[in-house]
Amino acid sequence: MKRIIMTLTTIVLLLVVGLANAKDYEITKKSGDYTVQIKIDKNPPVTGENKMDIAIKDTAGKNVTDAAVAVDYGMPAMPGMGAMNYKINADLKGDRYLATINFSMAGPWFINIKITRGGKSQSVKLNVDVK
Ligand SMILES: [Cu+2]
Repeated sequence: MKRIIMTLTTIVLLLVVGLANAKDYEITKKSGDYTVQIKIDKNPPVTGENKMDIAIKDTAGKNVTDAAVAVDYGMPAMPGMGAMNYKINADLKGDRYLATINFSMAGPWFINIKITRGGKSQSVKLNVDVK
């Protein structure tokens, strides 16, 4: 009986850990008047394509849908590799901005999300460890 309980506990624990790992990468950051929620469909992000989903809210909690959103991402120079920099635009779909990021190698990458609205720009920076 005790062994069955132990086995069941182990299975439940493994399931919980598995579900936690399956969750999207998600982070919320403040930038000026905006609250920016960033999701990546892989956690941790992986080499190759990763879908990024950005939601921007104003101080009233309303979704901002009239901004131009660009995503700069790259990796500083390392031995045997020059600095890498990429820039893509995130396109509005519904009330979220979507972009596909292509990480060309594993390791530490920076991501800089630039939000331009009404002639003013603000940035949100984050760092990810790509597997
Ligand atoms: Cu590198």
